[in-house]
Amino acid sequence: MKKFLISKTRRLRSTPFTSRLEKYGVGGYTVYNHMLLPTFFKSVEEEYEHLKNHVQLWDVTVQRQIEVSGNDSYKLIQLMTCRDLSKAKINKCYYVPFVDKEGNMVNDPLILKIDKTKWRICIADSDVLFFAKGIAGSFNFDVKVFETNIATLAIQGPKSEEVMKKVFGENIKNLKFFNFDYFEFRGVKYMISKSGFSKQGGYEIYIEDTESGLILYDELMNKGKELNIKPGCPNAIERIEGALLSYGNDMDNNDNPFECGFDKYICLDNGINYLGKKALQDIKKKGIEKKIMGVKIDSNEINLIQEEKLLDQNNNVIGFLRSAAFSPKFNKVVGIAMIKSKYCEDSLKFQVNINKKLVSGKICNLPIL
Ligand code: THG
Repeated sequence: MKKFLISKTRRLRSTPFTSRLEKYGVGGYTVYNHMLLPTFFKSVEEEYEHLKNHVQLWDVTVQRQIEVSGNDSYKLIQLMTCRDLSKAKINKCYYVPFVDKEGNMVNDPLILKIDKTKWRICIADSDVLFFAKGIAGSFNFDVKVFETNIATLAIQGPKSEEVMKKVFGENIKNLKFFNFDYFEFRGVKYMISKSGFSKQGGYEIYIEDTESGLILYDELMNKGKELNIKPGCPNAIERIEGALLSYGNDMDNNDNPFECGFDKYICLDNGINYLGKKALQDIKKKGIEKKIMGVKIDSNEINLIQEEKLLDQNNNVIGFLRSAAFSPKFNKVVGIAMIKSKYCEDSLKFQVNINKKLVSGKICNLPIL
């Protein structure tokens, strides 16, 4: 496949850390929320092993934060999601499916409740700002909705706590999964959550001031040296095995949260009100026709740039492969696929076209263990 240069312009946004990524030899970018997201430095496989054994510093500024504040902020947030946030607590993070009136996925952000009338939505790759503004405007809500200038660094990997302790002090140990709190470095207060787009454990640091952010970046790299810290980025292999879904890849506005396996985040019964509630109640009654599953494929390479059909022995389409990467752990390609319900069965065999060759694979449960 021919490779092209991405031409950078104002529209394709850089981050405060782009200069650092380039200094450390970023090897490839993708575009996420109209912004540059590194995909690898040396190789995805090398970085997969390193992430599982050591610690990495990621620039995930592409997880843009939409701030919603004002008296109607809860109403607006709740209208966008099927997860019950009526009892959401300040200083906690919530992973929530955003759904439209048809009950289809709009985004799957992490939401941080900052205080009683202030929330931040850390969005996946779709334009939530306009969805939120559209709803706020049509309901005449008393809210302010805007995209902040916050940049985000993630420290991920089994040694992340050790690095964080060196920079922010022992107290970081008290932070629990999906909570956030405020920690100081060189006179600057940072909001830090125990979260991140890997299953290896870690933190996310929300940075409001670029200049101090760069000093913090360098300090994390320096203090992390003896723990073998390296620059990294969300790792395709690790996140597929761990079943961390990617909006736009694994699911999009043609899929509903039941099909994505988000059942535990779907509230159909109590008093909360959201746009897609009626649609999701109907879908629940009727049942779903497809569902996200894992796959393993007998190949040592893949470069998936569009959905690929999965076929049974009789050439029936049983589903579509949506993300895939070669896994050193399984010595096969692992992937995430949307499978027609009647074929959603662990170990079911299929064939798929890779580089114009039919290769065999098997469906498996998520996470891929
Ligand atoms: N961190 C922050 N914002 C984000 C992401 C992130 N926004 C975009 C994107 N990633 C959203 N997608 C996810 C997907 C999974 C998780 C977080 C964000 C996640 N899931 C946990 C899991 O599946 O194990 C926990 C889910 C739960 O307990 O509710 O962490 O990475 N700031």
